Amino acid sequence: MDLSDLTRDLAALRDEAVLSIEAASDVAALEAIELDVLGKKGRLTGVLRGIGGLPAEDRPRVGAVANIVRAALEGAIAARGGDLRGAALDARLRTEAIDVTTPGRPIRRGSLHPINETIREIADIFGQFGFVTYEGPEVEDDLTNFQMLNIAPDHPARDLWDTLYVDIDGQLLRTHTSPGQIRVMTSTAPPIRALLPGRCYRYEAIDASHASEFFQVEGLMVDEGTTMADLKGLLDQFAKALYGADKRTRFRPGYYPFTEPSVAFDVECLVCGGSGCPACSRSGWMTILGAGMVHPVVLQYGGLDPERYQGFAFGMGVERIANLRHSVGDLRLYMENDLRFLDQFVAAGRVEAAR
Ligand code: 2NM
Repeated sequence: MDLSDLTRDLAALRDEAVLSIEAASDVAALEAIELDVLGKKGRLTGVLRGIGGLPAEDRPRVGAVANIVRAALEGAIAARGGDLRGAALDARLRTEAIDVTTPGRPIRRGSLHPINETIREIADIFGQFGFVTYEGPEVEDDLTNFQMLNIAPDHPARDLWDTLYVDIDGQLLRTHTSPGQIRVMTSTAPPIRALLPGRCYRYEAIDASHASEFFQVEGLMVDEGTTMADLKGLLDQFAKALYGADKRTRFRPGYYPFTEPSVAFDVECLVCGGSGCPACSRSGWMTILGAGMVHPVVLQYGGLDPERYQGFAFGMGVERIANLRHSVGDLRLYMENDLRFLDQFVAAGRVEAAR
């Protein structure tokens, strides 16, 4: 081993190392090459071990060549490393790029259930007449749901309300929201103007027009000197607010155990305007609610003196009111909460806002 052998080995090492540095495919491979060639136990050190066998005057010259080779390889590694890191950054920027001009995905907005929407609309109208909304419990007792409403245990009218009973303490699921009106009477001093929306239950064979749960809105007004004329004026105004100021209305005799007299309240057919069509069974009228003057006995049960106070009450089925507007054929759709049904009630303006 002489000076020229060592110099040649160094040159060969440099040429081979430069080729592999330039071929390194990523930063990790480059670092492995750097360790293999320039590391403490690397190949450059290995070649320089031969320096011990040289005459003393040749050693500095080999050292100088080795330093040049080391510097050349360090330069090549730095250059290749820069290239690789630049390419990696480019690739990342390309895959992680965000196109801020891409339109956003539409936000899915909820909407009021048609039943709630209808209840709110009714409550808004009566709210303008000074009615305050109350809610009673859905589990009631026989006394409040029936007896205080003038429906004795053996009263034939009990057949009108097929009742679902709860197996505890003779409790039942309210068959109407009227027990809530009793609770308002016993807890509130007149003048009373109360509106009671809520879910009610009946034992029914279920089909498109019978549900075992449904919603009612009932109202109660009690004051000194309240008359049938107040009832008629208020309900006429209600119908005109709900369906249009031009709509004709009429009252017919009706029957409820808790009111006397009792009436059914009709509005002219919303489909044919009164000339008669399938929607109104050719009568020209649609019944939207029942009402009457609160029976004196019911006022008494409610803790009010019928000599001093008179009142009227009314009740309507919310599904029926919603149906007249939306023509929903099957009552069960209101309870199933199928989004394909509910989405049809998202107001057009709100769909636009979500787009
Ligand atoms: C109706 C029709 C007529 C009514 C009466 C009362 C009370 F508690 F005051 F006696 N609550 N609800 C009533 C009257 C309800 O629904 C068709």
